[in-house]
Amino acid sequence: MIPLEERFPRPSVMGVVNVTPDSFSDGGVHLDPAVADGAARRMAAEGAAIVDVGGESTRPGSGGVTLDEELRRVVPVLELLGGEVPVSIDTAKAEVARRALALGAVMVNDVTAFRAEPAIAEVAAEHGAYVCLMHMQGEPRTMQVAPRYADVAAEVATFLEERMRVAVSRGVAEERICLDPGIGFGKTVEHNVELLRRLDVLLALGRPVLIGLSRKSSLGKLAGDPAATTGPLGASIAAAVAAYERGVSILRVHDVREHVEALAVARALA
Ligand code: HH2
Repeated sequence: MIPLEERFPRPSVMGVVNVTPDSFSDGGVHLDPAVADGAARRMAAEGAAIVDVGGESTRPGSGGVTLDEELRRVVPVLELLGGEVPVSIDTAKAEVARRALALGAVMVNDVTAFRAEPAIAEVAAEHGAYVCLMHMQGEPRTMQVAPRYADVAAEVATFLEERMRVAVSRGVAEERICLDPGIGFGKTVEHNVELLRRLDVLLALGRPVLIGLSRKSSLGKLAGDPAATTGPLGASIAAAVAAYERGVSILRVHDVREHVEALAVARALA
């Protein structure tokens, strides 16, 4: 069994392929399975170590999709990919994870950290899948209404430590797990910045950290537009490089080539 840190050495890039009509930055772009398949293959060719395929948007305000709809979106894409590109399945549903892993996916990325459907842990364990456990305060529908923390870094770390214990108790090998602070999931701009400043608190848990900063509205706001709903490419790259320099292992990004190039330079200069 190859530990996650060996399979995805720092820095690794995870490309994002949202097979949804409503994702916050690429909704509708990859709804056609052939287009999604092409995008995933292009991302792998551009240097993505893994491609995260998702059939449910978790943007603020999102109400979720049914199991049937989520399967209808992602299964044809995974069939077309045929296990030829390393795939992470972005889902909180055990059945979606099960189908994806049977079709060759190697990672389960659950933004609820196995809280929505705890049985997803056994599915991941049975397949020996890599696992990403992410922090979220609240649920997508309401999470940005009034996020509140006494100490955001400490609370996120405590949550992830507990979820990692649960995953391990359900059979997931610890060396297969990475942890994600969940940028923008029940967090203000200030909370997101604080999490990046204090990444050491998360790294102290001893597992590789994955982070999704790409195109997020906090970056647009930090770059000077208070009404931003997405973040520009330059801001995404700056944030990814800063996160890498603070110890992040895997960067979840929409614009793979640009991030791979930037991170190669950051690594050479480190
Ligand atoms: N962010 C999004 C979705 N999944 N998974 C992890 N582990 N970390 C993240 O930060 C993360 C995630 C949101 O981005 P995106 O997939 O582009 O949008 P949407 O949820 O609207 O499909």
